[in-house]
Amino acid sequence: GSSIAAGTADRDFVVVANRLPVDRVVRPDGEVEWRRSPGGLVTALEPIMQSRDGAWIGWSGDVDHAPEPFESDGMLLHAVPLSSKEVARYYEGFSNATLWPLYHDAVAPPEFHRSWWDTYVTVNRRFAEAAAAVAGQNAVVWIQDYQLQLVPAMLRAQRPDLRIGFFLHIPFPPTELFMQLPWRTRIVEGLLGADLIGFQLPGGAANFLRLARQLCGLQPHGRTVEVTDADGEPRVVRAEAFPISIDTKGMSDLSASPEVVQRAKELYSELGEPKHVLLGVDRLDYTKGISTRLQAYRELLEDSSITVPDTVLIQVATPSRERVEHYKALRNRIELQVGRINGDFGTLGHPAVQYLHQSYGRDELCALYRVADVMLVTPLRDGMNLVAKEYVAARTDHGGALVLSEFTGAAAELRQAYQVNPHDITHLKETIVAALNQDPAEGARRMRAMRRHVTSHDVNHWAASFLDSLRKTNA
Ligand code: ADQ
Repeated sequence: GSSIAAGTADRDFVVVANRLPVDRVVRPDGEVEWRRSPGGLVTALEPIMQSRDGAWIGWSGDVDHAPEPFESDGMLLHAVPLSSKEVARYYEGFSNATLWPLYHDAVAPPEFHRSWWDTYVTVNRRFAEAAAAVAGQNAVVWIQDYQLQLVPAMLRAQRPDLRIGFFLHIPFPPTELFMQLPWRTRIVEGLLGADLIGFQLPGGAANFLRLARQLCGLQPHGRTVEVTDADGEPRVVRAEAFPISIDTKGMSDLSASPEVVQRAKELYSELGEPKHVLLGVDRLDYTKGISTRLQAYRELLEDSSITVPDTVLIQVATPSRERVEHYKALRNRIELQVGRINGDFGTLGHPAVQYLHQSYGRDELCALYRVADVMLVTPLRDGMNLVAKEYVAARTDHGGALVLSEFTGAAAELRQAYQVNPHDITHLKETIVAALNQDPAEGARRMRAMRRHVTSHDVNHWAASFLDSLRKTNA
């Protein structure tokens, strides 16, 4: 994109997210280039951005340095600068070591530090100010995710004319857990600045409305609650579920392309044509249940329910949040577990687990999905889990089986998956065996039903439903 300075408040559709949808790339000649980061959210919002004079506000991922606002693919990109101390306290600290574990059932203990909270407030204010500067009169502003929960109220205080939406990509926890947070009321008040608050599941919306009653003394009616703004005017806040999805057609088309079909064949032959291929694809995160999955796989090898080289597990673990202490420890634990399984059960040239701590391109990921007889999605808690939906979209051949944790948002929609409680290792093992030995006709029936669902409920459907509901709230 070309670079145009802009700071005027004239955009009618503004997205506010922790990250900009581009990555900074330094070309060999030293020139800086911004490359679109692949992601469902950008794909879904791009047409709206282009048709409505859109802007995206977010951090560039660079410390201490933010480019001037510039135009890219029909939208204005407006970078919010963060210092290294702010990255440590607002992002790695409060977002990823306080809120992330707390909102995921405290599967890791959340840490509470007042200095992290103070920086969270400072940074949220900076995002709110940027949005206030960019949004035109009566514009729609859509704020994304747990890093920015104070932005709705901060923005409303400055710009009561705006229509403000918020979407939480991760679970919203039960009140018993949320009540641990020292700044619980401030967070709920922050979110109440929005007209519409979207959650992945109805349960998240219900948890939020219960807290609005408990902490703010408000009286919810159905999915809405009435608040009184600073100007004394009443306003309705709606809390509702909008399960996010993927670009299903894009994924299906890519998966059915001759290149990907060919690549899948190559991969299968490179693996030595095993009878069974199992696959896990996750960010290396303690919520994803990678360790329990490996334990179940290990026990299946110990029982001789499966054997090497007939069976192989491919575990792709995307590097993630590597400066946060808990993630370093997790990586060590997982890699120790993988090493032990391979040491105990591998044979020369045939590891039991093929472990890849790497990021993959869409086409390679798609080829892997096509090769996997059984896809293992076993998080201990997950807002949605897009990998499960991608696997279904990629199986244009109606082959394969999806083992899916009941603690993912996706489980509410993908009813025909082999659903499991990942904490129950005995049942997880039985379910993996059932999926490996499924009758092909039965498997195809399940896959067809799931494909119908992700085809009619894709990411465009998600964005359109949210924006539709936002338009109608306080209309
Ligand atoms: P995540 O926790 O990141 O998202 P997920 O929904 O599974 O989890 O999305 C991961 C994405 O990264 C998928 O599109 C996947 O294909 C991609 N990916 C994973 N490993 C990869 C690799 N090695 N190489 C390349 N791509 C890889 C958060 C919430 C989820 C919620 C989403 C969207 O935690 O619950 O579904 O946001 O709202």
